This record gives sequence, structure tokens and C-alpha cells, in this order.
Amino acid sequence: MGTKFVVVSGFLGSGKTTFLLNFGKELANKDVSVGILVNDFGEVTVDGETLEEYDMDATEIAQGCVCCEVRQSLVLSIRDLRKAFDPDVIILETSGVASLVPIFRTVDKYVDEIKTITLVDLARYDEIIDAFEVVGNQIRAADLILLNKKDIASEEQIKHTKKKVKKILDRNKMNTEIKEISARNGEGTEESINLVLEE
Ligand SMILES: Nc1nc2c(ncn2[C@@H]2O[C@H](COP(=O)(O)OP(=O)(O)O)[C@@H](O)[C@H]2O)c(=O)[nH]1
Ligand SMILES: [Mg+2]
Repeated sequence: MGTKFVVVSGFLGSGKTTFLLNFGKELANKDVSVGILVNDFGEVTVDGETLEEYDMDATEIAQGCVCCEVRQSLVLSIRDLRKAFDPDVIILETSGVASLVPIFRTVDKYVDEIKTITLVDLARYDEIIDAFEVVGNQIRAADLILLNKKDIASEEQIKHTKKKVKKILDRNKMNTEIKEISARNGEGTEESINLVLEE
């Protein structure tokens, strides 16, 4: 199989790192080799030992956002990963405010396929969506939407957020799969693996 590139997007604190560590481990368990690129500075750090244990290799792209000023280092990081061990899957954790279209354009000619997974924080959706247009973009660009932190969200919050996300999709005549998960409990990996490994 050629290199598949998975963009994990979502606002700062939505649970991207928490999710992608579980996702990467599950892929590794299926003998899929994984390289991870991180362009975010959240609460959960990507810990080298965890990654090594599962044959994953992580590179941090610091000093700027990969969607704009450090596009070149994104390309270089992909090349380095491919040279080092040619992973089946490269997962990029975007910075919470990244625009995705410039990333797709940058990466397109270096990978075989791009899939985007967007995390949405159920507990904080309202305050974020109204303030940041980029969240709408992340939802529209997604191939799979994971509504995260269902373990701490109320029924009301889940219903409300789902409705708002659906509205954005409907407006754009999109029918993207939406799943409520708790990344902390390791959920969402199965749907993501299906998305990435489907032919
Ligand atoms: N309750 C709960 N907290 C979560 C969940 N997923 C992530 N978090 C917490 O949310 C915070 C931000 O998570 P992180 O993965 O760093 O988000 P990122 O900034 O998008 O990478 C951390 O304190 C996580 O432990 C979840 O499913 N439930
Ligand atoms: Mg993070």
C-alpha cells in the first residue's frame, strides 16, 4: 500500500493528541506502520517512549503553523519519514487553528491519499464555533467527525452540538459520518481505521 496521510484536526484542547495516540497504537497492532507529525502544543504531549513501543516515530514541527509559514518543513518532515521507514500511514496533528486546504495542497503530491478526521469538543462547542470560523472549515473538510468528550458532556450538550454540526453539513449538502466518542476511553479508533484502510 502507498502512503496514506491522515490529518487530525480540531480546535485546541478538543482531544487530538489523546485520540491520535490511541489511533496510532491500534494501527500498529494491525501491523500498519505509522509516522506521526505534530504541529500543536496541547496539554497531552506525544511521549517518545509510548511511540517507540509501538514502532511509531514522531516529529514535532515547531515554530509556526503548517498551514502557512512552515509548509516547507511539513514537506521535509514527510520526506524524512519516508526515507527513514516509509510508513504506511502518516498522521498529522494540526495546530488547533490550522486551515486545512493549504495543508492538502502542500501534501498532495507526496502522498497517495489524504483523509481528514475532525474532533469537536462537545463540552465547549458553542463558545468555540461562534468565535472561530476555522472550526466550520474543519467540519466541512472532514471525512469523519468525532464529537469528543461524551463522558463529560450532558445529553443536552450532545444533542445541541450534533444539531449544529449537522446544520453546517446540510448547508453544504454533505453527509459526513458523525460519531460521539470519548477519546480518553479509546473510542473512535475503529471508525478511523475503517476510513483509512478502506480501499
Ligand atoms: N473528559 C475527557 N477529557 C478528554 C477526552 N479527550 C481528551 N481529553 C482531555 O482534554 C484535554 C486536551 O486534550 P488533548 O489531547 O491535549 O487535545 P488537543 O489540544 O486537541 O491535542 C486533556 O486534558 C485531555 O486529557 C475525553 O474523551 N474525555
Ligand atoms: Mg495536541
